Amino acid sequence: MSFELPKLPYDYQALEPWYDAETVKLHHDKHHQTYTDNLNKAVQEAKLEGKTIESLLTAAEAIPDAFRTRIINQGGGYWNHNFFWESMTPKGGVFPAEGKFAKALIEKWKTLDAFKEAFAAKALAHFGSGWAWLVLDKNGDLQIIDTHDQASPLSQGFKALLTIDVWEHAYYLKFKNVRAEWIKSWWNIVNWEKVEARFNEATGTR
Ligand code: MN3
Repeated sequence: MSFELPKLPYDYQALEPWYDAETVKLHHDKHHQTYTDNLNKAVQEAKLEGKTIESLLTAAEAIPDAFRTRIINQGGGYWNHNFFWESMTPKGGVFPAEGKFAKALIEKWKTLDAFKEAFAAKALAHFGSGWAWLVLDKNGDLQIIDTHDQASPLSQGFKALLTIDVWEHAYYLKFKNVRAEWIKSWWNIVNWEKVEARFNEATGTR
């Protein structure tokens, strides 16, 4: 048993003009594939085949010392990107008008624009490579966090709801060094339906 690179839930060019086909292809077929291959190699050497990616990331203490950092880094890269692709859709950007998720978000940030501003500020201020996330913490409260390199919120006890990749490889071809433009563009392809479904699953909402 080994981990497989998941197929994209849309075509390479489907997120245009907000996310360019060249970057999506390179990001998925090369970067994400490399994390997948390196994770499989490390898991095989550590004789941990058969474990789910979630169990590896949430119970790192069970990984032998000699392999822990490698598996956490490559496994985070594998899982974070799976989650990232599913956080976007060509028909994105439509925030739910009602429901428990929308209510919880507005309760915390007052307006969608205020949330977006806070999320974008976290993504923009992140120093170096990493990710910005909307998560549920252990108390079930919504939080905006960032993680460094390929660290995953799973390992920190959070339930992830939404993420943006702010490594330069995620946006450099089209947006050059201007991360703010990538974030601004990305809002148009956010899969809010998926975010809401993740919230409902994490909170047991039907
Ligand atoms: Mn990436």
